[in-house]
Amino acid sequence: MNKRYSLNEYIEIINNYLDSSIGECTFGEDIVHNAMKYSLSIGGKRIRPVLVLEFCRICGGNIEDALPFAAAIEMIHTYSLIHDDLPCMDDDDMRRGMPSCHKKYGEEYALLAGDGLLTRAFGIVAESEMAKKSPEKAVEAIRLLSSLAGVNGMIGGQVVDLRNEDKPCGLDVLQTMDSLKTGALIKCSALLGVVVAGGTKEQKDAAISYAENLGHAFQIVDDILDVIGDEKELGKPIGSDAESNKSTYVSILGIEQSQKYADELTDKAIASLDIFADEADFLKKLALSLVKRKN
Ligand code: GRG
Repeated sequence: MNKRYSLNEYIEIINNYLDSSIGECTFGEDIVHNAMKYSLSIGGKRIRPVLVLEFCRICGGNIEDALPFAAAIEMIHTYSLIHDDLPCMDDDDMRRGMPSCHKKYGEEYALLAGDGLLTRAFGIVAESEMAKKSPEKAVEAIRLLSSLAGVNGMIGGQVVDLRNEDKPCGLDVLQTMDSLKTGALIKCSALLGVVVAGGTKEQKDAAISYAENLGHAFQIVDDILDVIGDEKELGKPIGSDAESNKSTYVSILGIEQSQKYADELTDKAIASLDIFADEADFLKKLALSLVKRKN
């Protein structure tokens, strides 16, 4: 099996790759390039690109081949955060412990930086070595990115969120919203790794089950942290869900039941990976660390 990597090694590889992925401005006005680089470089846990690389590795692929796809998903994630922070959305001043993109560069350039990251994500995939040697894999990756980040994926989740602002909703609506808003990109990440590696149907099904359960647990923990998290560790203010009267797992189930639910989903995610035997150790530990995370 392929060489194993630690979380810190993966993060370093991803950060180095992202640093060189935006390219330079060719027409003399580099404010949007700078805003894109700023938002990509101010931190973030890099969960999604790590999932791409590790699923590729455990399905027998080469992580070098998966890097452009890992960068693409992190760019799409970062664009969603920039747009989500805008005054017309959540109007958040802080992101990843730093001023949000529009606070630093202004609303119009933050909007364009998000658009730039979304567009560049597809460019990176098109320019990848994989697009030359196995174009069908690159096309499948583009299909996944487009559908899972699109109006029936992550953007759809934001629509459900906006439509339910300032009014209570039930667990069913919350689950639909979260499976789209948070879960879709997490599922996309795992699937991109499987696609690049040319994984089997059994590996793909395991990746989907892991990612769906992990994504669900991840959002529940996000809701818990918005109530009991530490603002310094989170890099943003807490209490925003309650302030906007948003229904969350915590408002519906309470902290204790929410934590229990997240733990159960994490156990399910871990059990999905049994077919990979001890090659899945990293992903199992990652799931456990995410349910206990502080940011
Ligand atoms: C397209 C405008 C637009 C929005 C899409 C994804 C999204 C909807 C909004 C982002 C805000 C949000 C709270 C999304 C839920 C998913 C989530 C928990 C995001 C934070 O992800 P982390 O914790 O962030 O991986 P870092 O900063 O570590 O990368």
